[in-house]
Amino acid sequence: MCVFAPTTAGPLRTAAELHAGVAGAESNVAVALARLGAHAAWHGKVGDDPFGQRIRDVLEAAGVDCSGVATDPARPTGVYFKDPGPEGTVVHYYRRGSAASTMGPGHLAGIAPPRILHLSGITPALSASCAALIEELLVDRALGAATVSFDVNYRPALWPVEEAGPVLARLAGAADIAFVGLDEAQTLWGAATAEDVREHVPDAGVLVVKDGGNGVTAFAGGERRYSPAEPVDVVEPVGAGDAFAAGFLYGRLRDASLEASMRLGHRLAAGALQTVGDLAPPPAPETVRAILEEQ
Ligand code: KDG
Repeated sequence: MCVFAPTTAGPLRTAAELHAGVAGAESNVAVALARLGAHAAWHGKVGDDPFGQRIRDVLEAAGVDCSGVATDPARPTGVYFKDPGPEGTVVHYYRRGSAASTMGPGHLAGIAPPRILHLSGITPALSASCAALIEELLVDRALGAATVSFDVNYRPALWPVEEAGPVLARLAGAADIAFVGLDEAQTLWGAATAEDVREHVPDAGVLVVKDGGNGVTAFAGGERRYSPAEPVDVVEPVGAGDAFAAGFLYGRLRDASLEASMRLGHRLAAGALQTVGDLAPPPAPETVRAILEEQ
């Protein structure tokens, strides 16, 4: 999507100027991975309009392979607006009937199986065909990816908790790596602790439960590992979860331990938390190496 947000403090209703950017959970992960030096491709669907062109331009400039991006000449690219307020930022989506909402089974047909396929719980909320696509890729493993990663990413503006709760628990349970925030697990499943989340998602190969500034707990088989977050002054939280996922996945691509992968996730999340946009510059390669090699 393209995203628009007021350039100055205050609500959308009275804002005179908006900052335009590119956002989206999966494309954020792809950009962060590409900036770390991994080969990352994004397979979205955009309209034949300036927003779609902008998304391609921004992702390609970041080094993301967009050769698999589809264009729908008959439908618009999704956009959304951020409305900052005293209770936090409210999001207004304009994505119903968007090009992306027409993705469906077969959308990724013919691509070479990647080492990691990363999906999110936003996609099944977009349309019935998008839900069927996620089913095909995550549950039926149509692509033959070595590892399928899934970020729960519950977005209340897209679907009610009664509908999303069971669907997202089942999809997370089908993943090799599942990411979920403790706050969203509480909303979706009434989970109060990381252990409660594990009970709701017992089958995920690796379950990563993120608890904001308190840190992250990862469960893998019988193992349980906790990693404290880096203390930071938060400027804007949107995008931090995607940055964490990218750091964690990069660690796994480099065969790093759960702890080292979480440490790199925290480092990338810290960058995103200190940035107004969704994306922050990556840590230096020697920092990445040191984080992954630390015992
Ligand atoms: O994780 C950040 C995303 O929420 C944001 O970029 C927009 O993908 C988005 C969505 O659907 O909410």
